[in-house]
Amino acid sequence: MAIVKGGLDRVLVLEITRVTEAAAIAAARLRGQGNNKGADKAAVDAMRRELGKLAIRGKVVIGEGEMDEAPMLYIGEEVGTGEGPRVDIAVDPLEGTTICAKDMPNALAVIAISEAGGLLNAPDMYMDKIAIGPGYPEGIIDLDRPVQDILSDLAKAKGCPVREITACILDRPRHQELIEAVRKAGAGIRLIPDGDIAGVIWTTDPTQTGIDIYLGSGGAPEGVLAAAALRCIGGQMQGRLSPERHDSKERPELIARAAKMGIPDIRRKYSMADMAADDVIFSATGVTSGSLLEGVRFHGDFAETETVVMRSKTGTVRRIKTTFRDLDIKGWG
Ligand code: VTB
Repeated sequence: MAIVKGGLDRVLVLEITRVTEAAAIAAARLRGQGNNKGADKAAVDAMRRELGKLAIRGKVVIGEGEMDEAPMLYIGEEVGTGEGPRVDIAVDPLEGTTICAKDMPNALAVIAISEAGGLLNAPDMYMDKIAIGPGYPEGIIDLDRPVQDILSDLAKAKGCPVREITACILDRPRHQELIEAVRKAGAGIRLIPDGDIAGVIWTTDPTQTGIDIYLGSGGAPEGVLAAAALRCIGGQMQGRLSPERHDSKERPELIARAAKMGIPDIRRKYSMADMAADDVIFSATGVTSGSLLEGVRFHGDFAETETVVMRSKTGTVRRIKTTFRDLDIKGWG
């Protein structure tokens, strides 16, 4: 196997596309069925099966939950054949379970792999996030800066009025103040029902996606996966855990959970590099079609997928369209 000195095995870049392809196909079989849990489970099963075939000693650092709450791909689970490099793995087998269940745009199967220790072990709680694409001066985004100032600097740097800036925000009541502030500043907002990994990635290609900046709080695991993607394409991102957004659980419990996962200071602001260190590879396959990727298309005895796979070390971004004619042989039928 071709090993790049001091980095991840290059072959892994292609191998992990199979992992997200399998998860996407399994989930897409159940798209539009109103069955969030079923689609998620199908994606998890498929992803785990394919991960088991990789020549890695992988440890899940971002997964389906803690060992006692998730039977598969739980945090700390060892995956792979047990031979090969030690790597950390972050997975979201079905990002956007509800959008898949409703057959709405932008459900994805997602994975990131880094050298051991390269990904932030983020607990399952909210994270405040802010992200922009490449080409902007450092320092525009900061979770502690007023959003009006950020939008005005962003517009200046882009060479356009603020009204031509579009922010992407999860459509949640907790974002009401943020939404008002962005609109007051004159920018437009694309409200999304779920799927903030795609939301962050959109910022890297505003000409195509119409999104300049991602703002708001979403899942911390999704934050790390988004940071891994941005690390590959370029851009800036900050994240900060936000235990107080959860009102269903006691705050001290969440803070204790974070401490257990190696995060002593819950208020720490993480940069993109803090969340995903070099060398990291990221793969996402579309489950339902959206602005990032086409979803899985079934045509009787064959299926087609679209995947974006990228690597931070080289900045390579590959888009892979795959036709599967052997779904039954693979056990993906
Ligand atoms: C986001 C989004 C996910 O969770 O992280 C969001 O990317 C945050 O949680 O697709 P809330 O739904 O509680 O706001 C998802 O929507 C998955 O549920």
